[in-house]
Amino acid sequence: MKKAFITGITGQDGSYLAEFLLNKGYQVYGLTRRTSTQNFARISHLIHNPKLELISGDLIDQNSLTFALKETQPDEIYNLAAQSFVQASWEQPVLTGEFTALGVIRVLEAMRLACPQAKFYQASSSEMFGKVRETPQNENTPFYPRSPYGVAKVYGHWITVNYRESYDLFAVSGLLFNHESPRRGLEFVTRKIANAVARIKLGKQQYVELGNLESKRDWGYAKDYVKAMWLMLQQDQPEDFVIATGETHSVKEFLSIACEIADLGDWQKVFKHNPKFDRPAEVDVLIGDASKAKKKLNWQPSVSFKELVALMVNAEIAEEKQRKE
Ligand code: NAP
Ligand code: G4F
Repeated sequence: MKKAFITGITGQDGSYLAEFLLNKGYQVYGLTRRTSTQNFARISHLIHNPKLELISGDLIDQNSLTFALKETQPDEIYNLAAQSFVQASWEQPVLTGEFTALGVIRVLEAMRLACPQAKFYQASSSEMFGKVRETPQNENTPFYPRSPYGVAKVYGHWITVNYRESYDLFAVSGLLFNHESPRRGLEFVTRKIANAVARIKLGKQQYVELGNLESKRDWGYAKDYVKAMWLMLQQDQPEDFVIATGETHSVKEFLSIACEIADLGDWQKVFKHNPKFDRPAEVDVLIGDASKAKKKLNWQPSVSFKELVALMVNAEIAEEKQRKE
C-alpha cells in the first residue's frame, strides 16, 4: 500500500486529491494546522475513513514538518499548502512569503532529512507568468510575477528545481493554471460570482460587486487537475509540467454565462464595480499550453468552460436553497 502525505488537505485541491488517492487505495496523511475552530468542511466526508490520518503541523514550523515526515515515511509528498489568495498577498506580503515561499523549503528540508527517497510535488502557479513574456505559456516561458504571491511562488518553484538538482531528489513542480469547483474559496472570483448569481436568483441578494472584469484566465476543473499532480509523481524521471485547458475567458464572460444559466438575463443589471477589488498590479491574460502533459502524462481536461460555469452555478443554487439565512 502506497503512502501519501498532503499539506493543504483542508483546501480545494487537497480535499479532491485526498479523495482521489483514497480511491486508489493509498494510506493518506494530511497536515492540518491548529485553529480555534476546526476547518474541515471540505474533508468532513473523509474524516472517518480509516486510511486517512490527520497530523498537526504548520508550514511555519520546521520541526512539525520534519517530525510528521519522519513518523509517516510517505512514498509521495504533495505540497499544496500556501497563502493562496493573490489579493491578500498585498495585505499580508510577509506572511505570504513565509508560507508560500519559505514553506516550500521547509517541506523540502524535512523530506531531505526524513525521507529522501520520497517523490515530491510542488504546487506552482500560472501567476508566475504574470505580465506574460509569450503566449501561450509553456514550461520554458520566463516568469514575470505581478504580486507578492506570484513572487513567492517563483521562489517555491526554483527551490524545488534546485533541490532536485542539488540533492538528486525526485522533486517536481506543476505549473497549474486556474482551476475551480464548488469547493473553491468564496473569495475567488468564480465562486464569488456563482454564489452571488444563485443568491440573486433566490431573492437573497440584489447585485454582485466586482473589480476588473476584463482580465482573462485559463479556467479548468479542479478534479481534473489533481489527477495531473498524481500522474507527475508516477513518472520515472522528475519533470515539471504546465497543466491548463488552452482556452482563455474573461471575468465578464464568466459573469455573463453564469447569469444566463441562472436565467437572470443581462449581467449588467446585477453588476456593480467596486474599486476595492481592483489589484495594485493585474495579470491581464493567461493561457496555457499543456501539450507536454498531453503527450507525456496522457492528461487532458474533461470539463469545458461552459460546463464548469454551469456546474458551479447549479451547485450554488442547490446549496443556497438549503441554507437558512
Ligand atoms: P486553498 O483552497 O486556499 O487551500 C490552501 C491550503 O493551505 C489550506 O488547506 C490551508 O489550511 C493550507 N495552509 C495555509 N497556510 C498554511 C500553513 N501555514 N501551514 C499549513 N497549512 C496551511 O488552495 P487551493 O486552491 O486548494 O490550491 C492548492 C495549492 O495550489 C496552493 O498552493 C495554491 O497556491 C496552488 N495553486 C492553486 C491554483 C488554483 O487555481 N486553485 C492554481 C495554481 C496553484 P487551512 O484550512 O488551515 O487554512
Ligand atoms: O479568482 P481570482 O482571485 O484568482 P487569481 O488571482 O487568478 O489567482 C488564482 O489562480 C492562480 C493561478 O493562476 C493561483 F495560483 C492562485 O492561488 C489563485 O487560485 O482572480 C481572477 C481574476 C483577477 O484578474 C481579478 O482581478 O478576477 C479578477 N477579479 C475581478 N473582480 C476579481 C474580482 N477577483 C476576485 N477574487 N474578486 C473580485 O471581486
